[in-house]
Amino acid sequence: MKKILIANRGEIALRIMRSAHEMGIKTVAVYSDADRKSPHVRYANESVYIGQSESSKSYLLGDKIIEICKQLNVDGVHPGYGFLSENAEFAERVEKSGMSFIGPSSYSIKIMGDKLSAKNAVKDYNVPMIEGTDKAILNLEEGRKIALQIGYPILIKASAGGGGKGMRIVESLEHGIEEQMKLAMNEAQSAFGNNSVFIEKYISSPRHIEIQIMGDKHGNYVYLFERECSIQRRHQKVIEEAPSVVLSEELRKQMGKKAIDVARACNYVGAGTVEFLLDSKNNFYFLEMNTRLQVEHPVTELITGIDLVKEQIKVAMGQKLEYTQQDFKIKGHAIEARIYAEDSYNNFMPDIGNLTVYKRPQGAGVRVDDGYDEGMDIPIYYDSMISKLVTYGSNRQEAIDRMKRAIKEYKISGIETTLPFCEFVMNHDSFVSGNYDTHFVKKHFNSKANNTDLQSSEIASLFALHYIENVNKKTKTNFNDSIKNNSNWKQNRTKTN
Ligand code: MV4
Repeated sequence: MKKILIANRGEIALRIMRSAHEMGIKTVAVYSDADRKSPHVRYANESVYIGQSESSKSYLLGDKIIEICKQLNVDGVHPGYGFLSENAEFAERVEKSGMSFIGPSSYSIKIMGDKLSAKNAVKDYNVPMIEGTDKAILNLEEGRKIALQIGYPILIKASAGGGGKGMRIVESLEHGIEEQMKLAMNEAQSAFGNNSVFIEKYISSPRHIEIQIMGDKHGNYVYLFERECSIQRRHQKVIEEAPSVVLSEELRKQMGKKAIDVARACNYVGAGTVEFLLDSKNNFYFLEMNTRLQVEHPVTELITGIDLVKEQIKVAMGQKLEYTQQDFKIKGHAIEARIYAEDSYNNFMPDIGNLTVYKRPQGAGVRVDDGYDEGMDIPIYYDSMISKLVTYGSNRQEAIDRMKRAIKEYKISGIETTLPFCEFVMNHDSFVSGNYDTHFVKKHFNSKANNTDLQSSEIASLFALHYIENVNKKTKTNFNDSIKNNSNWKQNRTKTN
């Protein structure tokens, strides 16, 4: 491969180009109106304008992108994540045009893109699965019967689903499953154009653990351990770490092997991620497979020393994996904090505007993957993630300490970000002790203005701040008011960050 086109934007486009350049491979960027001044456009060897700002008029125009590839003699296409990355037809068209799709086959994408077909594909591999149906439920009567058999609480899921869309919990028989099924089917229909739903036993407080795998075109597979991704809001991850604090060596090995079985079940080639739920008794269950490079891949790179993008490119060129499972050891600990343009203290409300001040943290154990420069506007058209702040340490505590230090160094003005939330997590006893699950945000973080769920250390600093401000005014400080009135708190945070 001599030249690849990156069918993406922002931080992931840059991330991919960096590895390509290290390999002596030339890069082509594509860009929309909103991204004319983006770093990924300047960084590439060649850049091509593809259309208006809306994704549907630019980054999702598969045929146009393939035409550009042909004109510029491109050998391979890297789709990044999102956009066309899990579009089976696009993958197929790239390959049919005589280029490499740097990712799995359209067959793998298709099978794993539908949850029911994924479940059926892995059936013969003895992969642990949550008790439930393996076919679409056709009518409400059938749904009620099945729910009784499985036993409440149950979860209705959309087969084509993703991001929690079309998902409904039904706590008990008395809550009436019919209404929830109708809602789930309607939601699935409008979101995916497919109203097929199925039912599973609801696992009440799971941890979300995913396994990174790599496969080549010769049937060889390895697993690159796990990422713990339980800290998320609205089914969007915010903090990820590797390794997970709860996996024993034995459990890690078992999950790794099962992840490879899932990959084998769909003839997977390249980098992929197998998602599991881990219940409070350490039982794990297959959820789904993501057939792309994931946002949080850097934490795996830091603990294994592997450049996943380089491996993707090598595998796409037909090279055999250069290592076997025994070659891999976990070294140290890594944490990723996703910095979104959102107001942590206003229900994670997306914010737009100009990055008037943007100073990245630096120093030992700090990696920042971003796609914006100071002075740029954050466009409204795409995902609101500004950057990924990733820290590495020889152990978990050092990774946490470095994250706290890096968050303090990070200076962003002009836009609200999730930096305050990430700082909150790093200081929270539940996170520090490793004792958390997918309900962390709901349980511990009050993202509304009246934050009465602060930790003692946070209350102390809040109090100190309020006290200092009021000493000058010589007024009596009301402790409770200082907690209720969040505006001081918020202003201070915005300034320090
Ligand atoms: C579940 C579950 C509990 N029980 N399935 C959420 C998104 C989709 N990928 C699967 N999800 C879940 N499936 C059963 N049978 C809980 C979740 C879930 C979740 C999973 C991973 C990370 C965060 C989550 C937050 C809420 C619910």
